[in-house]
Amino acid sequence: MSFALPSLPYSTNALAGRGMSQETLELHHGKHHQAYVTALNGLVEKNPALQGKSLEEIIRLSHNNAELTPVFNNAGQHWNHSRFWESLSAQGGGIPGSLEKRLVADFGSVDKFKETFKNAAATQFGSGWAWLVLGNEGKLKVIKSGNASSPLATGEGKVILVLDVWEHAYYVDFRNRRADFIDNFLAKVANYDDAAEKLQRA
Ligand code: MN3
Repeated sequence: MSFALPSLPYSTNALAGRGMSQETLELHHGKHHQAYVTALNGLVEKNPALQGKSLEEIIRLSHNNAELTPVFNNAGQHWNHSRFWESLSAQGGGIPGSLEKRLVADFGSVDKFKETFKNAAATQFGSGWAWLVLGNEGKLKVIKSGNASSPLATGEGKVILVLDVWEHAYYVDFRNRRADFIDNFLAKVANYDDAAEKLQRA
């Protein structure tokens, strides 16, 4: 059984009026994400020890394993992007009451959460990700990760919301202005309804 590119839960032009163009989604999902899936399948095909394992198992066993770095990178990017598509919405930006309550409890205010998330996303040097997670101690927190790493790989908590800050995520629409891309995500694109559901399930 091989891994497959998940369909986007919206059309590629659904976010065009909210700062994420059809060109970005076609490239990001159809080319970048697809390339990680294709590469991962090729690596698994050549490695019997990985066959029959779930994506999550492959990520955990290849993490910090020098011989399996290409496996980790492609498996991690497949998983991270799958979570990222879930974190976007054509009705994004509105925070449901249940999530707002938790953000206020754990960050002090919604603005403070956004400031913390923006700071993590902006200061991730080079390629990586910013995450809102439910930490193992039961509180919401923001973390960042480089390249293909994730809270799943490091065991830092359950993913609630994620933003891709690799340049390919924003260069078409925002050129080099990563800060504007982050602001736009938090205000107009972030799927806080999905985040609230993930938090409820976590
Ligand atoms: Mn990406």
